[in-house]
Amino acid sequence: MALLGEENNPRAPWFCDGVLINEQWVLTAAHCIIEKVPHVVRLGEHDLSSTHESNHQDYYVKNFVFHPDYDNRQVYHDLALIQLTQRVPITNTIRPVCLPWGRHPLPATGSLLTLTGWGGTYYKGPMSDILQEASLYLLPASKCVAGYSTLHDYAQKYPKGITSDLLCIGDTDGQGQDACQGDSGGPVMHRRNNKYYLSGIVSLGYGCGNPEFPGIYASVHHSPDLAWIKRIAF
Ligand code: 4AZ
Repeated sequence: MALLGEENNPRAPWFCDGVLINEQWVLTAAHCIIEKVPHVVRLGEHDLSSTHESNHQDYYVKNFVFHPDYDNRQVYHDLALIQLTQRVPITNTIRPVCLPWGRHPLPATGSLLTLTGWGGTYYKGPMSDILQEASLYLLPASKCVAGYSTLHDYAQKYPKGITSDLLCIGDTDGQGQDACQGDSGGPVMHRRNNKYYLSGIVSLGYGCGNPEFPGIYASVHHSPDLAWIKRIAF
């Protein structure tokens, strides 16, 4: 897990999450770094309010790259890569997520996914100091179409509909687990052979925890997007 921080904002520097994908690159959401410039990336954090509970390390940003097809008026390809100035030593608490290279398939609809983040624990709530984890399910795109197509800006923001480069992920047992503000840019993962594989990046939603509006994520299973990650960061 990564936290993205702004420069010259000592009280509340952390504005989005991200995920370490190798020794020098962090993947996040493009919309996170459209308005704010990422200056510092914190790795190995757990509780933001405590200095010594984890061995967190701050790294600085050398460069960032937006997905070439990202257009901030639309929801597609909400991905950006951040290059760190230094290589990150891999430890037990700071290590990259696995990417679904090759023929690693997208888990089936209904599969259990794991979301982590320091975002708000309720709509318009403050960011959480302690990293939270939620268990969610991959839903059919039609579930997101049913909700989001009722919003007045659907035709502008989703001119191609909910395409296969977006994942619709929510809670089916009605406990209202969801991503929320501040979770953007962070990972949703699936576990296979005791490893966590990245499935998607938290992108957007309508409110938080509303069963009619599951979260929408940028998929990293979409092969042109995965190819872009490989070209830039590997
Ligand atoms: C946000 O504002 C945000 N419920 C991200 C995800 C969701 C809602 C809001 C999904 O960053």
